[in-house]
Amino acid sequence: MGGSCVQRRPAGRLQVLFPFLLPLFYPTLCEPIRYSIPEELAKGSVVGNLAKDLGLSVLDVSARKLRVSTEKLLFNRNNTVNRENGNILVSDRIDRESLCPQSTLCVVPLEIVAENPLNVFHIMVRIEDINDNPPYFPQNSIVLQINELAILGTRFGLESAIDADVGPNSLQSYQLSYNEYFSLMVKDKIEGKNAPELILEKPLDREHQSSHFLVLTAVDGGDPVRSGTIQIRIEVTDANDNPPVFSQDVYKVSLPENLPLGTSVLKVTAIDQDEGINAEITYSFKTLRDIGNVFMLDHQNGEIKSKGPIDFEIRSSYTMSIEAKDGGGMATECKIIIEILDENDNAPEVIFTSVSNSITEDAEHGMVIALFKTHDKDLGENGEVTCLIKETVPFRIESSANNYYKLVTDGSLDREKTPSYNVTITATDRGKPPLSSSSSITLHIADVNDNAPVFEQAFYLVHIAENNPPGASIAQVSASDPDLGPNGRVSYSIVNSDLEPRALASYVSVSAQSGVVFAQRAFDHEQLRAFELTLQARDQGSPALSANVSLRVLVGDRNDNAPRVLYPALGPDGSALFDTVPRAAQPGYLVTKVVAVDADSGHNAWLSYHLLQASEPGLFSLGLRTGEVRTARALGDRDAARQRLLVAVRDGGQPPLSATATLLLVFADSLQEVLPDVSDRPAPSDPQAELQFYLVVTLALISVLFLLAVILAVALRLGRSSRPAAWTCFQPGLCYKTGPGVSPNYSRGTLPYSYNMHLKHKAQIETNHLRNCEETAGF
Ligand SMILES: *[C@@H]1O[C@H](CO)[C@@H](O)[C@H](O)[C@H]1NC(C)=O
Ligand SMILES: *[C@@H]1O[C@H](CO)[C@@H](O)[C@H](O)[C@H]1NC(C)=O
Ligand SMILES: CC(=O)N[C@H]1CO[C@H](CO)[C@@H](O)[C@@H]1O
Repeated sequence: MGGSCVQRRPAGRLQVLFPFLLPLFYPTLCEPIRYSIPEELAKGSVVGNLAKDLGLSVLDVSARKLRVSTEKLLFNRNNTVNRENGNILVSDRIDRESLCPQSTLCVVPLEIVAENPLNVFHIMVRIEDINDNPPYFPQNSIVLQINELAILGTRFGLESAIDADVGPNSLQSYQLSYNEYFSLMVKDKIEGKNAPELILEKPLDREHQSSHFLVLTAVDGGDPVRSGTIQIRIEVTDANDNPPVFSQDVYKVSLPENLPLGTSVLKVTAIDQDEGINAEITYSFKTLRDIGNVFMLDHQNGEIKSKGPIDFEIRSSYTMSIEAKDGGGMATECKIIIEILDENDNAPEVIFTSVSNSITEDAEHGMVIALFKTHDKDLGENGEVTCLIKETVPFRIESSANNYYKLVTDGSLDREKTPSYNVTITATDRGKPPLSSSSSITLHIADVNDNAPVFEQAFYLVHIAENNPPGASIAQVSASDPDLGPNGRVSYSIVNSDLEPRALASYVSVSAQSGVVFAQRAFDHEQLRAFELTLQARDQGSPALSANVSLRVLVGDRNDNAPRVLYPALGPDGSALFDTVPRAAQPGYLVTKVVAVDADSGHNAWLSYHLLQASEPGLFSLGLRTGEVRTARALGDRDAARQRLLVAVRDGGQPPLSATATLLLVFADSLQEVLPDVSDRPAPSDPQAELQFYLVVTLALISVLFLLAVILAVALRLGRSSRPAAWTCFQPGLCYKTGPGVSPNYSRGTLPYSYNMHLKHKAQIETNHLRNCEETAGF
């Protein structure tokens, strides 16, 4: 190897020249022979013709046994040099990248050994790069996380691609797939590499697009161009850049009042486009005043529920704000309007504003008694009220304006029938179902003196016995008056009577308070048989009302009068007169008649005659009722001419009263015959004769007087014919018994005693006496 003088010269321009110059200058130049081949030549490819380059002939080649001394795989000793033509052949795969991984110039030195003479030739085989390696990225894909709030222009470095080739075949440029957010920038070489970078060109919005896919392509400069790609996924990380958003700005809902507690009213929803905690929303009332005790809010899900009583009458709508806040603190408000719908939950009320305090029973129709109003808190039909009175009372309701009503009379009032009324006014609204309520007032009817006193009996009749004690109460009248107070307080008085007005007070009086009628004196049946009073009951109203009633008092008889014998009368000297009886009188001959009267009436005046003593018992008989003395048998010879009878007259009273009479009877055929007898008597005849004379004169006088009296009576009677019958009893003289008095039947009476005597005048008695004497004695 000592003879070799290979000098290094720059390759390139000489490269092409070498094969032609080499044989010429070979011995002197001593320059290595340079060949240049691309890598990856197929085995057996000719690198160069050594024989030609060395100036050797074909014969020399085989003679000099050219061979490669270095044991390189690429050019191994056996195959590298073709012994016949001196071609250097590729004996193995040539990979530039593995031969000279780092350098761009790749030269493989070969030493060719030639024998005969032994010589060494230096050959430099330059391996040219071919674009057999694409650029590639160490990873197929990468993920980049970029916050959405990253500012524009921010750079994000990427890993460089690698290309094993060199020169133009090496990595030349990057290309980024199209997108509007990022652009690509390649930084100048750092450590021999181009560093690609992403530059943010447009603001990111995770909510709009949460990730981006980019493809970065690395391209080399070979021909054909080769490239490698990497997929870049950009994940946009969230920033709390979105406030929560309600589904509605204003929520409006209508609720019926009186919702049960806990009823769901409304649910608000807000959405936050952020994610994670930035999207975690809590709800809260913005204003709690007036709302906190009516509604409650679920902070998590936004549901509003009723919490307290919801009363339309208290509040008809609620307006509130609700805030939704995300975890990052961004908040939004919405407005909520809750309208409360009225339900018929309030009964109407009846309120009396004024009530008349005096309602008189004579109130006229339509008089206003009370004013009242109705009130219903509900609205609309629920608050429309009608009023009515359920009872049947003489009142009705008149509507006045504005829920005001008048209660007026509608019928006649009568305190005596109904002193007070409970008027219940029922107010009903028109809700569905309707509600109602009632209110009552008690109306007291004031009294008016509209009732006159009324006597318990239409007519009072009392019987009292005569001879009553003065001051005795004889009757009581009573009148009632249903009016009240003074209007019903009754006092009694006597307003009229058939007694003589001046004497009235001495007869009777009435107690004003009690109505008891008192006798003021003892009554005498024989004088006053009956009388009638008009009593008045008068109340103390103004004006006063009164009523009259008549009270008839019948004075009953008592046996207080003994019979009086009228005949035979005693003579003026007290001697008895006599009656004559014809001697030849047959049995049954009416001798005389005992005449007696009794001032009493009825049984008390019913007389009976009894023979007490007789000189000759059995000679005369006495009629028990008639008083007639008759002969019972004919006069016998032995009978005395003068007979004396003692007769008792008894009335029918209990106990009976009686009187006696002595009858002197003389049997004679003429008066002359009698007279001697009479003269026997101690009484002188003269007085007797005088008496006879006086009797005749008196009789004539009395008869005239009597006639005059009768004429007068008839005249008076005719004049007063309209007067009540009872009045007749009070006139002097005879009168017919009237009224309901007892009237015994005197069919067999001694005297046809249908007459009553009023023994007021002595003369009258005398007259009767004489008249009866006439009748009985036959004068
Ligand atoms: C009115 O009502 C009162 C009390 O409720 C009762 O005592 C009275 O008897 C009633 N009056 C009438 C007339 O119904
Ligand atoms: C009652 O009687 C008196 C006297 O006779 C009379 O003035 C008055 O009018 C009568 N009253 C009645 C209510 O009849
Ligand atoms: C590598 C190779 O094949 N070498 C052979 C070359 O030729 C000699 C003799 O002909 C062989 O002995 C080697 O093995």
